[in-house]
Amino acid sequence: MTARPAVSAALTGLLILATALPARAQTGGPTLSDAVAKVQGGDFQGAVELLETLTAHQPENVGAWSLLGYAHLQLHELDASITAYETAAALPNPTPGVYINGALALARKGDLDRAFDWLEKAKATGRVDVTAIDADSAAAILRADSRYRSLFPSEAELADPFVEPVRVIREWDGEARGDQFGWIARNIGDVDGDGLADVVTSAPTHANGGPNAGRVYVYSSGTGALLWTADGRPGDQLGLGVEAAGDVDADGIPDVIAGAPGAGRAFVYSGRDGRVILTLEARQPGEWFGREVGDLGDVDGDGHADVIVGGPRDDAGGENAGRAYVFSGRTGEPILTLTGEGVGDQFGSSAGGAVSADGRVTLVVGAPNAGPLHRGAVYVYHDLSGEPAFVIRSDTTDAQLGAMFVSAVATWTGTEPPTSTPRTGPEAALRDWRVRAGSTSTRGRRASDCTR
Ligand SMILES: [Ca+2]
Ligand SMILES: [Ca+2]
Ligand SMILES: [Ca+2]
Repeated sequence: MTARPAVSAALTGLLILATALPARAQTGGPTLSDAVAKVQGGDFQGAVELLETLTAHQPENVGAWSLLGYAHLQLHELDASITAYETAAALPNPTPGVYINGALALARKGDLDRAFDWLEKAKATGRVDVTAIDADSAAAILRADSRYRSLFPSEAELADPFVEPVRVIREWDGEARGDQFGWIARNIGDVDGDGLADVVTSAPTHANGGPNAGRVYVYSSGTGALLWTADGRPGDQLGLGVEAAGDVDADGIPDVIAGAPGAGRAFVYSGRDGRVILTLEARQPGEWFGREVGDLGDVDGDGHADVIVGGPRDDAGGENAGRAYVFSGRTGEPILTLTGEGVGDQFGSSAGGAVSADGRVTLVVGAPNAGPLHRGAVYVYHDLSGEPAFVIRSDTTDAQLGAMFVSAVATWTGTEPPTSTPRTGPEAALRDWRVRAGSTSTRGRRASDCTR
């Protein structure tokens, strides 16, 4: 399974906020989520007013200071923006977005020395693609400076970016600067009938359909040809979540699922021609439904592959506790709704699963702010009861476990195929799948294989 790329600057106003809301709700006053909603609605002045109150009450809320810097930046209030970003940067664990957006404010102010210093800090985190600032209007100021070039990989690094010897069979390019083409890429199985597995990828900030509309692309790996595309509407960010769906309409050809969290929708497309098979809708406005989508296999045995969709900002279990929904591929109706344990958990930020050869189900859902230390947890379910079989909790060196990807990857021994002989007992059941989950840690990104 391919790990998702680091969050890039073009999405810092949207996605970093979506993935880093560690603040707990306080009774009474405004919350960070309220301010995020103002920003996403374009009401930057309203966001500033909320955030001034919030930061007065929570002076160590790094997310609130960061968002305040962003809102001031949008209002071209550079001094106030820089002050807010400086405050955020002085707190523990500032996100890379603090340095990147702070650098853009400093560049607009003409303080290029500090702007480049902050961009180097962002680059040094290893958690962000600093070069994505190239799409920002302030980059023109930075581009004229010789230091700008050092932020980018060298020609030699671009010519062969792989650690091990790799032969590139197909290579596809995005259509426009800032599209974030290749955000996710997945093997979807053979959709054009040539016997070779084909590829879906996405560009969630592609703008042909309007700002941040997003586009999904399916390519033939045999010929390299573009087979079909699907477009979002303005603000949809279609393709922020995208995954092979399995054969949802049971026509013998694998299908594709893509989320449009800005619209609160997810779509299942026919792998054959890109026709929409199912439109799945958020149960609650603003839950960021479709931020994550996943394939499961046929969990209810009706011959149609089923799917899972995350809504990490759902409030049913508390503000931003999050939810994940298993949908029937046959009817598009929810088979199962899973709810995060506590306020801010963002359960449903990642989700996936599998069905074993003998029909037993594994569901895996990530909640990157769950747990007493808010370092994240991954919930593993072995049936459709809604009760987790076990929970993998982050240790103290880890952060945001389950933020970016989870999957049920293989039999736990790695040598034995999923059993065809039904076994009984929870231990036997749990040992049939290994679970993989991504997180960040003090030493960079981490992928964990877990079994029990
Ligand atoms: Ca093919
Ligand atoms: Ca199909
Ligand atoms: Ca089914």
